[in-house]
Amino acid sequence: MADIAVEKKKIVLSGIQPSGNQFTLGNYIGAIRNWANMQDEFDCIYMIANEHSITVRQEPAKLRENTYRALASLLAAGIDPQKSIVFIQSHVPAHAELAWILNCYTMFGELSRMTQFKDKSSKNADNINAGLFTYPVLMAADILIYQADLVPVGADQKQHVEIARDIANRFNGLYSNTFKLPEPYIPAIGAKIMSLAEPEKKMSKSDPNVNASILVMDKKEDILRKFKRAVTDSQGEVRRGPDKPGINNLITIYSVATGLTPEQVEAQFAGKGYGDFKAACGEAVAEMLRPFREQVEDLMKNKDYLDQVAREGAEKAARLAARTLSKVQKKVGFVPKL
Ligand code: ATP
Ligand code: LTN
Repeated sequence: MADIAVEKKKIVLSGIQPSGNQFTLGNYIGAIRNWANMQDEFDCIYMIANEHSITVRQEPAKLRENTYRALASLLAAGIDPQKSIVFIQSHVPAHAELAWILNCYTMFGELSRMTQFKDKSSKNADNINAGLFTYPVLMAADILIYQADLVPVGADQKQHVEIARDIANRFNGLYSNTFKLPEPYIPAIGAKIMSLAEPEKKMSKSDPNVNASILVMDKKEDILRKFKRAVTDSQGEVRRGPDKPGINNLITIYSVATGLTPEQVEAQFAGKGYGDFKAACGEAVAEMLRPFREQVEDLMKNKDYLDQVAREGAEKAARLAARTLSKVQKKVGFVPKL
């Protein structure tokens, strides 16, 4: 007999902060481009994590504008609000409510071990606020409230997905099965795009050095200039190697932008110098980002449309979130409001 059971798609959830006025090539390659590619195979939920952004001081008007730009960027990267749920974190208050509860099931010691906390608190020594410390708990709530199976993120966020699993496991152990245990989903290539200026460091939105990061809205001439200045080594051979972080990074970027494998990139540039290779990287990245940039510019002229996408996304997300939250409230012993 034919098997008529419809297989349920796995649930994917991810988020990106609207801090910094635009995304980097690292965010694009390591995160949002993959999110778009997952939409047919999975039930996807994507969120602008504006509540996470205020763990570092933000200028209110800029945060508002950056939130719209982040939303426009997800759409321009190919995320389709008819296929996936796209919303702004603060529009679904259930995340913050669940985060409070989960705070009470998360240990001070485990949060103290988070590398991002150590890193961000050393960079913001005058503002080591409690939100920065409990940031992974809100992120756990974002994930667990949708019973997500997979969380597509760059390599730097793996530790945060692991703590979400630990918190879920602890809660499930105390109160019976409540949360699905999520898995990080890290791209095979491009999970950690490095800074062009200091290729031992991750490319990051908050890097003050303008030559370190390609920004997704950069003009072609800026992209070409930044690649031209990219730090490499003195070996002069376009080939990957353990002591060649700059070239390794450029090979990864060029592979992603052209669809070639790293081996094919090495073959293409055999016998050629770094100058030619850097120019080709600049051209390929500018070409990859051009349609994206044009679409973000168009969408930013239509805030009413962005508001509508956000509103509809939040309504769908809130319905799903409410189910898990009420289950959790019941399990911990909160009196239901009748
Ligand atoms: P910040 O510099 O403010 O910490 P960020 O550039 O690291 O910001 P996030 O908002 O923390 O950006 O990250 C959004 C997503 O992009 C995450 O999934 C993260 O793993 C991914 N990501 C960030 N930087 C890179 C990078 N250099 N390479 C690959 N993925 C990245
Ligand atoms: N912490 C993430 C952004 C983020 C996120 C999430 C990612 C907030 N909530 C839930 C995945 C799942 C970051 O800084 N990249």
